Amino acid sequence: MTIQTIATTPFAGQRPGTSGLRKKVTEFRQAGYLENFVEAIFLTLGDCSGQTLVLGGDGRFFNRAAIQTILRMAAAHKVGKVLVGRGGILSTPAVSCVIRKHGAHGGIVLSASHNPGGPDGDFGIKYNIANGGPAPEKITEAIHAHTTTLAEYHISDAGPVDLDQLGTVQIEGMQVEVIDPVADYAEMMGRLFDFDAIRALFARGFTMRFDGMSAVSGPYAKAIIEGMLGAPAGTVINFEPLEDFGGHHPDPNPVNAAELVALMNGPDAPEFGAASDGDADRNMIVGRNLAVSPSDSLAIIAANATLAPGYRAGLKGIARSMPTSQAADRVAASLGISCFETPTGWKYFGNLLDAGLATLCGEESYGTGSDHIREKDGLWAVLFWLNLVAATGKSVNQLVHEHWARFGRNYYSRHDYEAVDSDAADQMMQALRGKLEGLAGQAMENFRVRQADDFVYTDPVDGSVATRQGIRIIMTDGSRIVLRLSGTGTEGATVRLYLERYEADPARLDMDTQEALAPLIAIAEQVSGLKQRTGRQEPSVVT
Ligand code: VG1
Ligand code: CO
Repeated sequence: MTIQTIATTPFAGQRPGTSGLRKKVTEFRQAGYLENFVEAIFLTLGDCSGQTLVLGGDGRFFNRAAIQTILRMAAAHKVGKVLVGRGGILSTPAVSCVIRKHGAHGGIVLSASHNPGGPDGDFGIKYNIANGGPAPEKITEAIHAHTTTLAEYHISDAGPVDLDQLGTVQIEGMQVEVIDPVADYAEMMGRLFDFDAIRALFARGFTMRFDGMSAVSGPYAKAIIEGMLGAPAGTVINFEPLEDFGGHHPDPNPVNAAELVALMNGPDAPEFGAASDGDADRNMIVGRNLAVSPSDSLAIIAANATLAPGYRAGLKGIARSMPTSQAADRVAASLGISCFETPTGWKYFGNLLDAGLATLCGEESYGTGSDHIREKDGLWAVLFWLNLVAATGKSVNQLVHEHWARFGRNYYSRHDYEAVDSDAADQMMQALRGKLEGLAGQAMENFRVRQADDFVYTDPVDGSVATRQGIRIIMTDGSRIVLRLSGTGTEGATVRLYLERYEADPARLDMDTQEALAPLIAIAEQVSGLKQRTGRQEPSVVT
């Protein structure tokens, strides 16, 4: 074993909000950079002797090299055993599944999720705890603190492990078991959903296209959708994880998955379209001529959940992130269950799920999941929708329109202003905070402000408080404007503007979303001066 000295502070410049470290590959390749973070994890964990850890990533550039380094450092820290996915591959939901199934102490996920990959792209690393979910703040803060003070790291001198060979090898006293990355996850999906009904659907000629975007969902989707469910070969495209994602931007939304959306709007559209992101925890559901809004997807899954075998007993509660639309709240009210509103980021759902307060969770950013694991789960959501289609015989379009007819429609959009000047973004948020008190009661366009604040969350389970989680301007009719800064961007600052308006009139359920939201977009600009302060005429991405 070698003790190496280092002096790097990997978190420098990272905005708060990301679980773990997410930076440019060029930074990660600096001597001691990755090692600093990994050493900080082991210092935070303390004695790991005899413990099992899970390790894997989304296959992006630097994944394999990082895995070899982490294995040698784990051996030096006397970890008992590491379960690593073959080829270094494990999707984020699969890590969560494997940690729980094998009773592991925790796991290390290598991914920058939806951020671009390749030598000039991004890389990321985070620690997940024994419940399978992202480490809570007290652990991430301890890791962060160690990164700023540690001066050395411990690493074994052993050679590299063959990651492509299933089976167990030793590094010093530590076992390394290379596992099939798909098996445990696929078995779990088979228990949650009615695979017989979905198989029968495909046998009847049902057509689908799943776009893996050359990221990590591909092997899972291919094994399950084509392998276990019998969809014809070619249903899953771009299924091979590539180090640079083949130039795709695996952040599934109608902008980045434009090809899939064009196919679904064209004459040769299959009946069902879907895509996932870099680490397979996000999902996009597309019907013919209709990309389902993630907030609606959560609500529709919730309203129909008992059609899936794993959810037959009903839901304990629903949780959504604050910026996510209130469509799910209406479903929760009709089911007589609670709907929790948490800050952005999956880690806030962990306590609610562990305590049995919620069964389903969702975020507007194409993230949906349940208490089956402690991460959001892209393929799970796709399989849920397939289960709904198989059980009802209805199309995606019908399911969405019938939902709106029953509950009303929450028109919803997110406008992202990416890579804007950091100081300008901070100043805008600061100025807005100063104005909030004066906004309550004011009339603007056809709205009146009921409440304006910076969202504060108190965890109902452990009482921990998260402040400054996004500025909300809530109108008397429930319409909302939300503004927050991204924690996952790696260039400058990214401002996210979220807009929501409820419509119950059956004659007004098919408006253009941006038109329906135009008055709120105007108010947002008037109040924040977003365009003027950032020097941008238009958002970079509208979803
Ligand atoms: C974004 C999304 C958030 C999501 C996070 C991680 O964060 O808005 O909803 O939980 O990404 O998703 P931010 O701070 O940039 O808005 V992923 O797929 O990176 O695990
Ligand atoms: Co992701």
